[in-house]
Amino acid sequence: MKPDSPHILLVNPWIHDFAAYDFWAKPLGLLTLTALLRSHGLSVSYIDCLDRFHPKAPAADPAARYGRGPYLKTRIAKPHGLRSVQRTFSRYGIKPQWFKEDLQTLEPPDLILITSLMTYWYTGVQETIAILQALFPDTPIILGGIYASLCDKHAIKNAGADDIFRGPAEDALFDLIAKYTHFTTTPRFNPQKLDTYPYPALDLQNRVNYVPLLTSRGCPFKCTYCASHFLNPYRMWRSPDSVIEEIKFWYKSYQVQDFVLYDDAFLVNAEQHAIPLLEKIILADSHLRFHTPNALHIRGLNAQTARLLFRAGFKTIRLGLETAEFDHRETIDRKVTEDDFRQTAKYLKEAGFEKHQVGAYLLMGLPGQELAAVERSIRAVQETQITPILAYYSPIPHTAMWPKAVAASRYDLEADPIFTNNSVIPCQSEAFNWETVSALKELASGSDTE
Ligand code: B12
Repeated sequence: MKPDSPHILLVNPWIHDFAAYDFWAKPLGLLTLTALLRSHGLSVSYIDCLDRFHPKAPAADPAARYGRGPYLKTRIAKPHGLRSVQRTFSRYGIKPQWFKEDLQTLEPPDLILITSLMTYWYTGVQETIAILQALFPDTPIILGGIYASLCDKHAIKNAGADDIFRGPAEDALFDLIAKYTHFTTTPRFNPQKLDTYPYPALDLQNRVNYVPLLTSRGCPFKCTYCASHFLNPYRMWRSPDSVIEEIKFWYKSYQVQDFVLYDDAFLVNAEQHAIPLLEKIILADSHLRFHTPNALHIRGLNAQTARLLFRAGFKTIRLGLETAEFDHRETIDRKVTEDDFRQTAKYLKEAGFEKHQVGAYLLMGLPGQELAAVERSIRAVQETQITPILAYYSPIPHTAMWPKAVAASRYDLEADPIFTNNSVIPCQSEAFNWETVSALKELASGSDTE
């Protein structure tokens, strides 16, 4: 008979792409589920196929700043349908041999939970699952995460998992465990109260090089290109005190210096959330570094919030500008006017931020968008004390823009999520070539960003 505490293996799969870099990417959802299972007495093992600090990996690049850095990569064949793309395609992450060896050292798991991120990375998920299945043919494998939620039908047919889970899993986690292992427990946390969650199981990594923080979930906006409202339909907040305690924990236990906000709407309702939290960070006088790669809302920035962010130790600020064609933005969102943007640049500069620390994301490759418009946006941002950063648009199912994207694309987006890869700028209407894309990228990155 099995012991009453089953063994659960949690896996972060490989990335397959034309390009990938660890810009502070951690599978925060999977690590939260791992921590919940562990805190309820289950035995857990965690394997990260993207581990940059695997014992067999070459030493990490010392030049990489603030915990970011390159993944190990191995060239692989391009997926069917993207063979004509004139770029190399790679598996990013540890060598398959290391993965197999690590799996072989484990006590056979009773259940495997695997996560997924970008929709177009699903071939990396398939490859990971195929290896897991070959080694543990009798163990059920459940796939969750962003690809599984956004492309559930595709995942059911193609991922190779025994079951697919959609959406946030905290509520259903222990029912799922009971279904597959007959382990039952009374949850000792409240899925609706983020403060009752244990900290993500980052300590199971080979190194805790930075810590992702989700101080709130959900987003009140419904920007036409974004799936946040579909993936996280409810707004939830952590209390500032609980966030501060977590920061202190990672600093004291693992000397972590870099903290990365994953919130979709950190500065929304700032009076109740961001402002008290930033004030507490300042009071703690920690000299830690904070980063916002997932972009802050420009309208949430004013003289006060800009000053608090600076004093709290924010080093890398990203803003969700998306386009500086202010007259046409109603097709995207209604967040920002030209005046808002110029004011924000001024507030950030007055607070002490330098141009290289602040980047404004500009979406490129939106359906119907002309390249000339992208160029105008880059130049408009360059006139301010902010650095433009090009973000290639990835069409996402369940967003308002999806039907337009499907109509505009030179690929059959509905047929295969592989075509939603932002690297191939699938919805660009004008003649596509890498030279034009590189030229725009060059123009945007004229001045370096942190
Ligand atoms: C934080 C974030 C990032 C981080 C990195 C995150 C990471 N892990 O790598 C940063 C800022 C670097 C980033 C970058 C990008 N991102 Co991003 N990002 C997000 C964001 C806001 C949150 C993800 C997250 O951590 N959520 C919090 C955790 C708790 O949730 P979770 O991981 O989903 O896990 C829960 C469930 O999914 C489930 N679950 C997860 N795994 C499993 C497994 C099992 C077995 C089960 C049962 C359940 C389960 O339970 C978990 C707990 O509830 C999402 C939007 C969103 N709100 O989801 C976009 C999102 C994923 N990003 C997106 C995009 C487009 C990008 C970019 C391409 C942007 C660009 N154009 O430049 C880049 C490129 C990324 C790259 N690495 O190359 C898109 C996805 C597009 C797509 N086609 O798939 C999203 C959906 C946003 C959007 N526009 O709609 N991103």
